[in-house]
Amino acid sequence: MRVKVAIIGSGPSGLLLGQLLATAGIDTVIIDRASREHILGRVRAGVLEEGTVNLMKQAGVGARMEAEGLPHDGFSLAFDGRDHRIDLFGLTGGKRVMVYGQTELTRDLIEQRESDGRPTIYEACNVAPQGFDSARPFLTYDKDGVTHRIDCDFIAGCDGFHGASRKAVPEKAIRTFEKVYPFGWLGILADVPPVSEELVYANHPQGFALCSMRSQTRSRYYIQCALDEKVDDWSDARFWDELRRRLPTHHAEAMITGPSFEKSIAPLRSFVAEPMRFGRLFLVGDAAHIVPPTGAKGLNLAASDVHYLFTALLEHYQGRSNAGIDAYSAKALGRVWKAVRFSWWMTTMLHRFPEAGDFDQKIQEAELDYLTHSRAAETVLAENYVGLSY
Ligand code: RFL
Ligand code: PHB
Repeated sequence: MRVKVAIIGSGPSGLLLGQLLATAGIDTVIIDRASREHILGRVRAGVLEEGTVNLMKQAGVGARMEAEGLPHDGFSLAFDGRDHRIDLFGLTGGKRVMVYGQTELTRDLIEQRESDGRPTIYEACNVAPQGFDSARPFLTYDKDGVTHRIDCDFIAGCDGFHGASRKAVPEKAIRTFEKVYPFGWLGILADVPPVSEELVYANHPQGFALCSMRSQTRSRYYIQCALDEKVDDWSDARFWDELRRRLPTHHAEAMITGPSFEKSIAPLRSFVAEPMRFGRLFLVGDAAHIVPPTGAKGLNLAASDVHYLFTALLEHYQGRSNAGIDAYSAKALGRVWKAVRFSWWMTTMLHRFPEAGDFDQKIQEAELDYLTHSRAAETVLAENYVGLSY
């Protein structure tokens, strides 16, 4: 098989890149080690920046998102028993975010790709990007006991944090930066109406909590937990009790509970790999960087990488220049580091760190107090939350 761009990974970054390239007549194959069912069953992000929403529309897959997604003009910071609303719309001159599950976004992209008849190979083993330092890169993979080869002009490594692309790069060519946080998030999905129309980010002596949603009838809730917690030790009743404890009384009393149908623990990490291009191999999304979910930035950073790479490849194939390809890594990393900083800052401000002393605690309280009394500080938060421009 030969294609212009071989994409490793059928997550949001690989799928969105494939769809945008399709609109420009550039052929791709997507290859993933997981099954279609597994990919569609993953529950992850929920908040889309305007830039991500616009890319979905540009790719021709925005219809269901526009019909079913929930535009949000603000969110709440809860601490010290009270709520403080961050007016995203007012503070940013009319910007908002869209609450639409990553699961739904992924489904829209997969279904469009299928109805267009574009190739995706699922359940591929030992996917290996090769020859990307030359003009003739290729991929090999095993499926059903047979080794296959795909020749291409470029390889897009959209295969997430644990993927094969970053690992294929010689160690001396890559530099990585990492911070692991001493806690995780325990998250549930339940078919109960959200406790509030807007998201609530809560700082509480027992730890962080987040009230999010997927629709008017489906809630997504998270609580900070220790890294050694086991999902099986968290009955629904224990989760609801702990969540209520961490929220201001008016939310706790309004909370409608019910059986959860998904429950999982995610560790929190910041990670960046530099550069993001190695000859004809590009790293995109989680393959190159991870942020803790507190700033809702992971999926949105994957989308901005896709924007830079799509623009660069378009410029190349339209015969204009390779300037975009040469600039990809620096452009993407400029935006990535700002989101890494924002996600680190939100995480630091809202969580309880096991090693924090009285001094750190006082600084955290002063930060929240400052934020709720300074329009300048709120504006910085809002500008970053809705997403910096591309
Ligand atoms: P993905 O989604 O991990 O997809 C990678 C794909 O590559 C495949 N793969 C391989 N294929 C072939 N060979 C290999 N060796 C392979 N290894 C892996 C995998 O099967 C998979 O299909 O990466 P991508 O596309 O870059 O997308 C990134 C996002 O998924 C991620 O950043 C977000 O989910 C992060 N995130 C959030 N981001 C937001 O913007 N807003 C949020 O509100 C938000 N909330 C979250 C989050 C992530 C969370 N978790 C579970 C980490 C909340 C949580 C709890
Ligand atoms: C989610 O709805 O899953 C979600 C929302 C906001 C975040 C993280 C996750 O900051």
